[in-house]
Amino acid sequence: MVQILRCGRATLEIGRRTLIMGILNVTPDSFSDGGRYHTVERAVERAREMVAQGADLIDVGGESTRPGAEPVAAAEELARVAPVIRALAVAVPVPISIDTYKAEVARAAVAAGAGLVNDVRGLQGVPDMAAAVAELGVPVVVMHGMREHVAGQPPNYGDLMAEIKDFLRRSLALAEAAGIPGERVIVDPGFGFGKTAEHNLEVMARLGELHELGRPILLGPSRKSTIGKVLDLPVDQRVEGTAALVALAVAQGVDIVRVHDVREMSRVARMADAVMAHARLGRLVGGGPA
Ligand code: HH2
Repeated sequence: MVQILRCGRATLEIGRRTLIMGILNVTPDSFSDGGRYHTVERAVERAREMVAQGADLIDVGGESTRPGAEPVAAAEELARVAPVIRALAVAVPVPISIDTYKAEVARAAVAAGAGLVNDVRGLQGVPDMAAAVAELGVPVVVMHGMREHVAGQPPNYGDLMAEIKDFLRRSLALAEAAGIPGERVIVDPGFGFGKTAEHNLEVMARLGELHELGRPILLGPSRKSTIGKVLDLPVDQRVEGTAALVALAVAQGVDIVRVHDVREMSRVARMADAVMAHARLGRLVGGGPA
């Protein structure tokens, strides 16, 4: 089923093919691209390049979520993202999302031209986030984030996917209670957040279970440390590992992938989409070859 999602001045067509969310971190300290796009000019140049390479939306972030990153005050986060979003709103035709869990940053970012909120705390980080998103009238990504666990200890789960789905169901309930229409909510299992490498591999193997939630699915595996662990490679050599995860995500019906390497991953996704078009047709005609 194809769904048109209005994101402010632009739209996203979900379900026709896998969409590519290009990452634009305007932070000094993100784990793989920190410090590279911190002037408005460089950020706009990179966003234009990503759109030319196949990005369907651009995710702007002003606070790194990497473990051990310094928390950033809302005013500082806004000072980083607002000028970039204002410039992008006229420079690129695709929707811009704001990667934040803070309501005041979401509000100001949407006022500056963002059309979607990407909340790594799944509307469960601060009490007024769901109300802010409802009032702004934009779609929201709710991600399964960090569980309370003792610092320095690996997180432990009973049934990992059951706990991720429970968390996301709570996010969906908060969205509904605040008046956010269900069709505006996208779910994300939070690859790399509060999870060991083993957990992330299990998430990858069981992504299909997220369809039970009945919402579009986003996944952000790009260049993350699980790839580094499996392949024993540094962050600048994880493009093939990311490609494997993107292909597996497409095969399990993920709708949007959040990536740094837009040119490569849009090719990977298009190729995997081409196969999946036949798989779907195959199922429609009773499982035989299309
Ligand atoms: N991952 C990161 C940040 N935001 N948002 C969603 N919805 N899903 C993700 O998996 C996700 C996310 C972390 O990656 P990155 O932005 O590259 O690094 P940093 O947090 O250090 O800026």
